[in-house]
Amino acid sequence: MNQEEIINKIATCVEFGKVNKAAPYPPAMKGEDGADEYTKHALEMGVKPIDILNDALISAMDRVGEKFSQKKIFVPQMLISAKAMGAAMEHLKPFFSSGEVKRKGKFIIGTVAGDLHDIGKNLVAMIVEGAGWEVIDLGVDVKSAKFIQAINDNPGAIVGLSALLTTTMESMKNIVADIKRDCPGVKLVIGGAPVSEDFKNEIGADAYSPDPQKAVVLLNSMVA
Ligand code: B1M
Repeated sequence: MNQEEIINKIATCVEFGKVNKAAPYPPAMKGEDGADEYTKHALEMGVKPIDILNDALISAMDRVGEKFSQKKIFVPQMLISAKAMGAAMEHLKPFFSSGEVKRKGKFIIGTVAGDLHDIGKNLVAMIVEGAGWEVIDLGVDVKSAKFIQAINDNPGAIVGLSALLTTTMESMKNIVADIKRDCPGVKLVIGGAPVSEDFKNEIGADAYSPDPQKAVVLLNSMVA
């Protein structure tokens, strides 16, 4: 199998939710390798982790999102695709999070209240950690009080908020207001598919990042 073929295999596994060889779903792929085995194999072949991430995993997830919008698939299928992506990401994690020993600072990250999407947030956490930051991951559905507690426990930390739903942009706005009120001076970076530079300005956050790489650039510039 060459690089293109194995990337396509991984993408197919994520798109159709084939987690690993033992997984019985989807029935048409029963007994075949899944995202778990193909990702491990691709890395052994020397395929770059960043190519697996962009060309297989993220592009497959985009197709999953399109099919969901077109009502061709439903929440359970999105969930199983997320599980397959998670199995692949377990193999990529060591490459992204093996940062320098000396930390540049602390970064608190969470997906905002009401929002359960964590794949993008986990990627940002992994890549920021790999770029030399200590990451405190608060998980999903994080309310203002939990962010504020973490800020108080980690003076000087920069905070990242992720939102994937248009409905939870409102929650992000409220959390930003609560943090700015209770912890003045703390720097807030926002990200996630529906948010933008304009939205950042509207809610008074300090920075917007469309992807993990830009988040690293922003964080580094904040401590330079
Ligand atoms: Co949901 N979902 N989902 N979902 N889901 C979306 C987001 C959606 C766009 C699908 C669609 O309709 N096309 C849609 C939102 C529509 C909208 O609001 N405009 C949607 C919906 C509607 C829903 C539900 C409401 C469905 C329902 O129940 N009827 C429901 C909501 C649940 C809730 O949160 N309360 C729901 C549920 C789910 C699952 C649980 C089944 C599952 C999530 C599993 C999980 O995360 N563990 C899921 C999934 C998998 C998706 C899609 C298909 C994939 C999301 C993903 O992981 N993408 C998604 C469609 C899509 O995005 N194409 C969809 C890959 C990931 C790497 O990208 O998260 O964008 P992303 O992260 C990027 C950037 O945004 C950025 O960097 C990342 C890497 O490039 N980034 C940051 C993210 N956070 C950042 C923070 C930063 C900086 C950059 O700094 C702090």
